[in-house]
Amino acid sequence: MAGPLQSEMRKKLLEVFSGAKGDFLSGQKISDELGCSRTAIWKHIEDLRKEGYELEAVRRLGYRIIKKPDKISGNEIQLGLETESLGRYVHFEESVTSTQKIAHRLAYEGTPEGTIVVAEEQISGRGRLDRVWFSPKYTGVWMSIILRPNIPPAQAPQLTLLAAVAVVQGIQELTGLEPDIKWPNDILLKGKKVVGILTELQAEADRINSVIIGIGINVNHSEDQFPDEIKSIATSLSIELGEKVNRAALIQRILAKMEHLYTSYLKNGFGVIKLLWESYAISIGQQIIARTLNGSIEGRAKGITAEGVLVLEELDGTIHHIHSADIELVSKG
Ligand code: BTX
Repeated sequence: MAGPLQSEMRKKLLEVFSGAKGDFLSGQKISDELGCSRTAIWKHIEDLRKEGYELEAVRRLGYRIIKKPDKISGNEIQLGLETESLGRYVHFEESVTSTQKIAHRLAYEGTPEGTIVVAEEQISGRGRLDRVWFSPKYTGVWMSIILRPNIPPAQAPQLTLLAAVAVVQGIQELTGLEPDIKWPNDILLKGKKVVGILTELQAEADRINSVIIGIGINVNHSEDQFPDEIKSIATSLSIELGEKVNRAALIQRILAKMEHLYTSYLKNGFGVIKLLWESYAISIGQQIIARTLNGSIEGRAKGITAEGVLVLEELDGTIHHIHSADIELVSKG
């Protein structure tokens, strides 16, 4: 990672290029402006290339930037944002361990409801049960949203379902794609995972201090950007759409949908969210295997309860209420 001096230098270098408005800049001119050697400039240029900048180098003319990476920033997210609370405070970082970790710290320090943490890259993005969430640079939306609802801690899982509905609606509106939800938190396109949602709590026995909803969306990955172990189960919006998607615009749509649903949820309860969620869910009515920490159960997914708990019926009629599990669809019957 770049140290403070290097990133200051990088910033200056980008400013010099931006001043040239696409024209070539000689190595000499750049080193004069930045006050460092031409070898140092060459190293910075190599770093820019690694970050996704495309630079043309021509003898005697120097360098020019042909293409900038598709980047997001706090400014881009807030410019044109239609919400009142969600995303009004954006904590943006280029590279983080996990946006959840930062959000937990901010929540603990008392950051206002609606604060979001967004990063271009997560070094140790987290899934459920400490699984890894693969979050490479400049390709996805890696975001944590901090809410402070006045609801009992037992109802917090409803917010995972609310977030899933908001993400599906945001994706639909921006891209026209129609994702499915697999209980509780997977969002799929053609059966492959495109979004994961992780909800975590800071709570006392009967009171929530904050709910931290982590949303990971594969947006502009190409197939070869997925590691081998998830290649067959993961996809991205751009793979399914055939073109790149503007990530800042996607964040804005999702925040707008989420604020709308959240306001309705706090006022009127979970009923409407439940209906919407069921309209996008693929597992309901189907034969499934639920793998829980205590073993696997096979049966038919009957629906979700008012609390967002999955109801599963075994062949002999035994009913199970599943609070947390991985679901495998057995058949489409
Ligand atoms: P999950 O436990 O349901 O899914 C994790 C599993 O999904 C992994 O074991 C792997 O098989 C697969 N997987 C890993 N990375 C990807 C990927 N990019 N696309 C598709 N499949 C993948 C889902 O957990 C919850 C993920 C939440 C991620 C967000 S990102 C922002 C926030 N910060 C953070 O650290 N996590 C959340």
